[in-house]
Amino acid sequence: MSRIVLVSNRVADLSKAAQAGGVVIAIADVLRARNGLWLGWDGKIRERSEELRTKPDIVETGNATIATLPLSAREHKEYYVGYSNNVLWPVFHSRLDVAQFEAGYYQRYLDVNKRFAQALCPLLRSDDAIWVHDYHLIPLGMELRALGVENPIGFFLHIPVPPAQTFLAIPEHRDLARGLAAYDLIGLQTKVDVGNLIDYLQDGVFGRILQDGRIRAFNREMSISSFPVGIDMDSFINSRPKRSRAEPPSTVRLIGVDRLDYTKGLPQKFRAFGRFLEKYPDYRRKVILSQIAPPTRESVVAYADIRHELETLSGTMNGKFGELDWVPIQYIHRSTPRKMLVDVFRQSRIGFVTPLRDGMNLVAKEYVAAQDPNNPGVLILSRFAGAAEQMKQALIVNPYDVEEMADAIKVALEMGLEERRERHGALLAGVRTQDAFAWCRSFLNSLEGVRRRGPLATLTSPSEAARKALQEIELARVSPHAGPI
Ligand code: GDG
Repeated sequence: MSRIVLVSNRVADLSKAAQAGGVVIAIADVLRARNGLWLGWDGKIRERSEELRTKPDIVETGNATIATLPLSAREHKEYYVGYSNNVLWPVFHSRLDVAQFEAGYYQRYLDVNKRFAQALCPLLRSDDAIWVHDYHLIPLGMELRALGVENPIGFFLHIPVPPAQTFLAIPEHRDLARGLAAYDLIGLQTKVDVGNLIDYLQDGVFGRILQDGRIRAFNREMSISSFPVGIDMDSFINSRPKRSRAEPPSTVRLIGVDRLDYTKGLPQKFRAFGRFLEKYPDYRRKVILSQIAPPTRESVVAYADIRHELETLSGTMNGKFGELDWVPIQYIHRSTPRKMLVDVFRQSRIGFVTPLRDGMNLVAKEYVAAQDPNNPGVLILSRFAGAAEQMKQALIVNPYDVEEMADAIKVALEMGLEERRERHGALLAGVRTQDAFAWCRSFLNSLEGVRRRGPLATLTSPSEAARKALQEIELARVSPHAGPI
């Protein structure tokens, strides 16, 4: 089996993978099992230009090697904050209104990708499989190819792909597409994302679907497929303190856990809860919404705006509906220790997960994993979270429709035990089987398949491959997460 080489913007501390949660555990596992190498930014910002080096710091941990590089202050401002988080993050989440297209950002983005490629190149072996992660590093494959690297290179995008017309708004969209075409395999979270990317490549840069289902653009062929990210259920459940004896809360709780990000639909969620209290006054004093929203990317202006909006909204709601002995919205703008999340989820009658757009959303999966199967809570889930493509037994809502969300809260609160168990059983089976390890395995198997130069493993004949890819995309389009309410 070949060695795995991972590249991402940041690297995680492998000894603390269990606390980090999410996909890091699966990645740590595969790195250890395959004597892997992981390269990324060390999180430090250096002022002096001598720090713009291409020789990384190397640390061996167990069977894996971690290689890190610092960023200069200018790179941090223009590559990380500027292009990655002020252009790609908003546009890929279909928020052109908050994108800031500044001259110079793209060049710095490219420079950092080039420097990462130069740092990685001397560390590579001829049989390595290279796996690049996320929107910060789209051009990395192209930069590696320019240095003569011929190994199979895969790319996984953790965030959504916008519709073609939105993608086209990025001034450098052609350069990004050229960067994508350097990969052998592009992994996306959902079939809808696959459809959007193929549409864009056809409309925007004259890409062609080949008979074997691959896409040809810029004289290269790439496979594009969905690999939905999952969680590691056991490590999440076991993060709960052994002696935890969480009592059921005296008030029925709705729980939200989201980084404070404008994509997560938090103002709409607060408004929906307010509308619920207005429309169904019998529930006042009986229900609370607890929203944990740790700070993130505070140097980006749009994040300060959303924080201000939420503080105002929660204050307004609590002022309007609150009583001396009951405050309807608990808004916590701090990170909560991971070990507390299992009990918080388990004690909450509703998991309220309503992003306006989300690549996947692991909180939806963690909420399901944490429930008591004998008396589970109900997941209310946005149709625009990637997770909705798999989690069809949740109550699927439109996060822009405050009225529908208010009604969904009532449906969830009044749902009988039998229906809750049925929905939860089906959701849990999916969370368990389509977990972080399955995600990692299936991406790497497909990447290995590329090495053998065959079409994607599950497909039998070239024409069938193309037909199947298109059919799946069409299906995902016409029945977008048909929700039960
Ligand atoms: C990106 C994509 C995709 C949150 N608050 C606290 C806390 N968390 C943990 C959650 C969960 C993780 O952070 C968040 O993961 P999500 O998937 O929900 O969202 P993003 O951070 O936006 O992640 C997303 C993901 O990448 C993976 O591909 O699903 O769509 O946007 O694990 O539990 N953990 C602790 N305290 C908190 O306050 N300990």
